Amino acid sequence: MGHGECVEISTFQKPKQGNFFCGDSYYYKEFPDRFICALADGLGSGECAQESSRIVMDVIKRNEHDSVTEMMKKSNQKLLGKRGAVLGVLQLDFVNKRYVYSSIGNIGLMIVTANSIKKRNIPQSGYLSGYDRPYREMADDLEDNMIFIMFSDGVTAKELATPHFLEKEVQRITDTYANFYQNSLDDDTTLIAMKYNPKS
Ligand SMILES: [Mn+2]
Repeated sequence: MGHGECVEISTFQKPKQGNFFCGDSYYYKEFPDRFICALADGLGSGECAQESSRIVMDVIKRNEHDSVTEMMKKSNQKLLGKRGAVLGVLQLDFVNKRYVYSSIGNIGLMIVTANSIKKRNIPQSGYLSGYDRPYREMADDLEDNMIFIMFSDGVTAKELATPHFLEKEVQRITDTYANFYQNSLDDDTTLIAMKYNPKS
């Protein structure tokens, strides 16, 4: 589990049963004033899927001070001629106490507030493949102890409906998921649990 100044994070990742390469890639980093997390799922599975999702993570790292939409645009440009990928990018702004999220395709985001109210983003269909397309940002207030759970489509709607996702500690969320589901994965699966917990 990672401990930045403000965001606690725990991750679970496993390739599709029988595969060596995982087509999902993620990246996260905390700065003094904000936090970013990106998750990409390369179309299909195996090595080509991994290549695309790694290209995207490289773009995010090189452009880590960009807006969410700029990150999406630049990632898209780099995928021209490659296998496509779906992508979700989350940014937490500690100064203005706001979060921003954008995604293309099946990367999910679930937000659990301190009162256990669950919110899901509405996924935008499609995938990044180098062709220009519109992006939509979703933004709202960032509350103390808010939990953000990002996941690739290896996580099913049925699993999401279970109470494991209401755990208050990020490591409990990923551990519980791993205990129940890690031997029955039909797709590359990534689950990233993050908690905004400013220490001061
Ligand atoms: Mn997938």
